[in-house]
Amino acid sequence: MITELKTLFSEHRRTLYLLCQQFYTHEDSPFLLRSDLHQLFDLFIQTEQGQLLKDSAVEELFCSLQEASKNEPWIYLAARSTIGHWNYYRLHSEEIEIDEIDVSEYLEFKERLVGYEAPSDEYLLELDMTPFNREFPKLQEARSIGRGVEFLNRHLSSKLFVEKREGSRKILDFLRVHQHRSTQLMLNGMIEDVPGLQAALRKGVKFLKNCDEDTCWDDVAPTMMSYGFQPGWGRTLEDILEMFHMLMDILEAPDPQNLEKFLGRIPMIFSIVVVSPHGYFGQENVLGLPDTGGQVVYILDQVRALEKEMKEQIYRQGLDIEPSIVVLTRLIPHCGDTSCNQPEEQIAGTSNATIVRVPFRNDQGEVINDWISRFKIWPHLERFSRESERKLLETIGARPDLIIGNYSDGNLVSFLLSRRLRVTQCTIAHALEKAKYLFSGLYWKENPEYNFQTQFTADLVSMNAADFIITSTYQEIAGTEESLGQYESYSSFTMPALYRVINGINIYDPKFNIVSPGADDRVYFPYYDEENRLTELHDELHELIYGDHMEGSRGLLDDKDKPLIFTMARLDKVKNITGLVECYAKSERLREQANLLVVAGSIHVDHSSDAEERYQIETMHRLFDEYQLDGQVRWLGKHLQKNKAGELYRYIADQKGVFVQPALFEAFGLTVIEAMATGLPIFATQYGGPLEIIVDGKSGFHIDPNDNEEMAEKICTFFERAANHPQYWKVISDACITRVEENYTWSLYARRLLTLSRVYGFWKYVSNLEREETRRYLEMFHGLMFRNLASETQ
Ligand code: UDP
Ligand code: LCN
Repeated sequence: MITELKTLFSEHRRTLYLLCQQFYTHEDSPFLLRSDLHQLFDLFIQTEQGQLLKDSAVEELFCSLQEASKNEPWIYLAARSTIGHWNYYRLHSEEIEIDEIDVSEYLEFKERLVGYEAPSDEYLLELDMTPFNREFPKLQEARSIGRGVEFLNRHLSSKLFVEKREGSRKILDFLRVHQHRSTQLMLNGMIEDVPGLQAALRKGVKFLKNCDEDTCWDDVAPTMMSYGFQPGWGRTLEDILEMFHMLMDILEAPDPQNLEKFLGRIPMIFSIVVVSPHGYFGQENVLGLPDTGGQVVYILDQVRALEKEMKEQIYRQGLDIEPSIVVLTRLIPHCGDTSCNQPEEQIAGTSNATIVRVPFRNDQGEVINDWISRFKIWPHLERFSRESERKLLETIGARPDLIIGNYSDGNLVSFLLSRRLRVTQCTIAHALEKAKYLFSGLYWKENPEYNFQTQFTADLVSMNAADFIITSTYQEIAGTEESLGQYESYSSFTMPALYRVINGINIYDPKFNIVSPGADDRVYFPYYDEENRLTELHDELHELIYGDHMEGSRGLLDDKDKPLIFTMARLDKVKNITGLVECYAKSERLREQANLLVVAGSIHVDHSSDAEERYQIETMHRLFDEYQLDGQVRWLGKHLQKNKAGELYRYIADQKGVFVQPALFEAFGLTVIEAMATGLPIFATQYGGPLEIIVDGKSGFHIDPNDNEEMAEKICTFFERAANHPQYWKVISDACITRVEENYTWSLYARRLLTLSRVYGFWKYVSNLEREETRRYLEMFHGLMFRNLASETQ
């Protein structure tokens, strides 16, 4: 590409001179974003001079540009030719020359533009994970991203096949290591080598084939143990035989599917720790509090699903072991009417899952009483992880088999814990803050209250240390053809005067796996499922929507016959609820067709301690006043308990309403799948998870939260079509329900997550997935960089 570009630059000097000049018409910022660059080129290509560049390498280059930085006469370009592949160029707008440069030079230029010029004798740290991954298998195709475990299975089983003797030996060793407490599982000392294992399997099969169909492990245990087998192969005759056959096939010739299935049945996971320190983590009255949102819902549902799945699997394996799960969070003594000051709390709907809360302490060792924002939590995590470790070992009675971190702080703690306990580490981000704020790395110094430098450092450490990473969507990893993914944004960036990231994460790494969450089907089920409906709530819901003396609400709907546009979210800036209200306020047509129901935040500014939320509350009141919305918009400034929320979605579906999720960016969006599961036609942001959740025009609609007119137009068109063709509402509604049932359920999630942990555990054991070198390097980065930053938290 660069050769072609160089030729064009020398052949069309005048044209390219004019093109370069276009960059300087953007006066206000030294940086141009993708949309600016596309607009700039689109205009230019329409000119007579511009025509010369049609279908040329320059056009191709401009199509792939993500960002440009300029300081006359220099223009620096960052191009993303396909997902995850970046090239950097430098243009001299006087000499009309182009050169390809490396990422380090590109970042250095950006640093200078924001006023940081590294003195030539000063050393600036560069973080580059490339050398560690050189030997490591990587995906090749963008479409395979997020299916790491399939790839690993294929890649590594073919390796096992090539080194057949060695491979079989490793499988044998692996089968020997399984224990629960002091009970040996799978194999005992009778089997000494691979031929011995094969012989035992043959003997086992022969014996079992002569048994009655309803024979179970206990009946044959003495014989099996005398052949060398321990419990764990299965409860029923059929399952034990199937496991034996699978292993015989694998030892003969490993194939990926068989191997995944076989590993999926091995008893390896009896206890799990889930870490989520920052928010108010509880089961009642916590949602809607600052820093506490979907993550809590996700974890509670996840834990229930995991326990259920673990129980079923352990039973099927023929074992009588009660699995345990601990959700580790922070104990907050001053916690209002929540239970976050209780050291332990059993999780409802489970038999052995507990929330364990450990307090933060100050330097004097005294317990810290108040909630601390997730942006300021950093200095407390190390001590928290040490104190938690003791508590966890006490609660579980042994080392856990898997540690799952949530969000930047939880992932850092899980890195520290897994490192010390030598346990498989799984990372879940939910929402990486980096992508939410434009140039958050570049301007880290200008935004001290966010402490981005500390958060991004924690992210880099934990995502690289993780054995595997779970994401809810593809985009979370790799974005789309047009926009970069949240994880991808960690591949290279700079924090001027602190350090430069040359290669922070590789999105083609097989550690990435998409495992989407679900909606709790006991709560979010279709509106037509009359038998399970909570009809006793209907009077109360009616009051909430239409009642005239409802404390904590604003607006009283004049026309009760109109359908409702419903929205519900935390009152954060990024949720853009005020944007939706403004869109509604400005559209006469929409106001004519439907009422708007908003469940968000509080209507009283003085009830909120969060600056962003206070601003949103004020904006909301201003919109009500300015556009006289009181007769058409109902704002409930309260948090709805989840069964009530579930029935409310259905109540609105009964009246042929819709749900709108207008966020400026949404990492996944649980409300989106909840609304869909109940059958509410959905309109949700095209930025983030909903782009994948919804098939536009079929199971809902994508909206652009930055374009009020288009958003109003889409919703109006829907209501008009639904009014003219009564079946239309139902067609979309049915498609929403099916989409969730087929793709977003917690049982699919739990099965997948447990399989992943086993498969990664296996490969870690038999191959060099341990990444010891990376781990040591990250420990140093943590020790020398993170700890200092954490201690300087503002
Ligand atoms: N939620 C709720 N009642 C409310 C507001 C929110 O139960 O009054 C729940 C909502 O049903 C969803 C979660 O809080 O399960 C919000 O998750 P989402 O992923 O939509 O957004 P987040 O808050 O995590 O950014
Ligand atoms: C956090 C978010 O911001 C949401 O997009 C997710 O749905 C939620 O966590 C659960 O993962």
